[in-house]
Amino acid sequence: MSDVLTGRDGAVLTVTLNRPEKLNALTAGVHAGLHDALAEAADDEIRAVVLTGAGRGFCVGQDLTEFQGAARDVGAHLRATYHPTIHAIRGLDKPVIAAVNGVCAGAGLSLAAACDLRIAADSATFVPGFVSIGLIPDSGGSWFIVRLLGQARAFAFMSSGRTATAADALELGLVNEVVEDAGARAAEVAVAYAALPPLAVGMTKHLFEHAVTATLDEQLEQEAKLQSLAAQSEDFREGVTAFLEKRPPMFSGR
Ligand code: T3D
Repeated sequence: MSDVLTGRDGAVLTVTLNRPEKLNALTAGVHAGLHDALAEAADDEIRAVVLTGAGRGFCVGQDLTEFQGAARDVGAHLRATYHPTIHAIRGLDKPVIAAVNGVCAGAGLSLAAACDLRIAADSATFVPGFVSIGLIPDSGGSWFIVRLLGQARAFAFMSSGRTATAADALELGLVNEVVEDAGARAAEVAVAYAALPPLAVGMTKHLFEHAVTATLDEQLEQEAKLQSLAAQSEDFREGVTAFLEKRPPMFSGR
C-alpha cells in the first residue's frame, strides 16, 4: 500500500498520508508520495485540495527512526524534501484544506499551518514537538505560526512543548473550525470552493500572501494588477451575467 493516497471526487482532490500505525510520520517514501500528489493537485481540473491523515493521526512530523544510524545533514534534508512540499502547497492556485483528523505534531504541524485552511476534529491535538526533542520549528513552522498566532502566542506555544487541544487551537487562531468529523466538513468546504471561480480564488490566495510582506502602495498596485486580469476572465462575465439574469453562475475557470 502506498504511503500517500489520492482520490478525486469531481474537482476535489483528497490527499491522505497513509502510515496510520506511525501516526503518518514523514519518511522518504511519504515525501515522494506527497511530491507526486501535489503535482497531481496542480491539474487544472482540480479546484480544491484536502490534505488529511489515515487512522488516528494527521501527521507527527519527521519519522524519528530516520535519525538513527549515520549522522545526517538535517539542513540539506529539509531543503531537499520539506521545502519543496511547502512551496508546492503555497504555489498552488487553489485552496489546500487541512482536515486535521487527529494528532498533529512537529513538521506535521508545519504542514497543516502551510495549508490555506485548517479544519480540526474535536479530538485532534496539536503538539509543537520540536522543542521537546531539542529542535527548533522548521518546514515553515516559524513563518506560518507567527502569522497565524502573533508573536507572543506563537513563541509561547512553540517553545512550551505543551499539547494544545482542538479547542485551544481554535482559541489561538491556529485552526478555522472545530467539528466532529474533520474529513466530512473539509470535503464540504472543498466542494463549495470548487463551485467558485477558480481564477479569483487562486488570485485571492496569492494576494493575501503578498500582503504579508508588502507596503500599502505595493499591495494597492498588486490588487490593481490582479484585478485587471480577473476582469478579463470569462468567469467575471459569467458572474455578472448570471447576477443580472437572476440565475446561479457556472464558472469555467477561464
Ligand atoms: O532532517 C529532518 O528531517 C529534520 C526535520 C524535523 C522535523 C520534525 O518533525 S521534528 C519533530 C518530530 N516529531 C515528534 O517529535 C513527535 C514524536 N511523537 C510524539 O511525541 C508522540 O507520538 C505524540 C505525542 C505525537 C502522540 O503520542 P501517542 O501516545 O498518541 O502515540 P504514540 O504511542 O507515541 O505513537 C504511536 C506510534 O507512532 C508509536 O509506534 P509503536 O510504538 O506503536 O510502534 C510511535 O513510536 C510512532 N511515532 C509517533 N511519532 C513518531 C513515531 N514514529 C516515528 N517518528 C515519529 N515522529
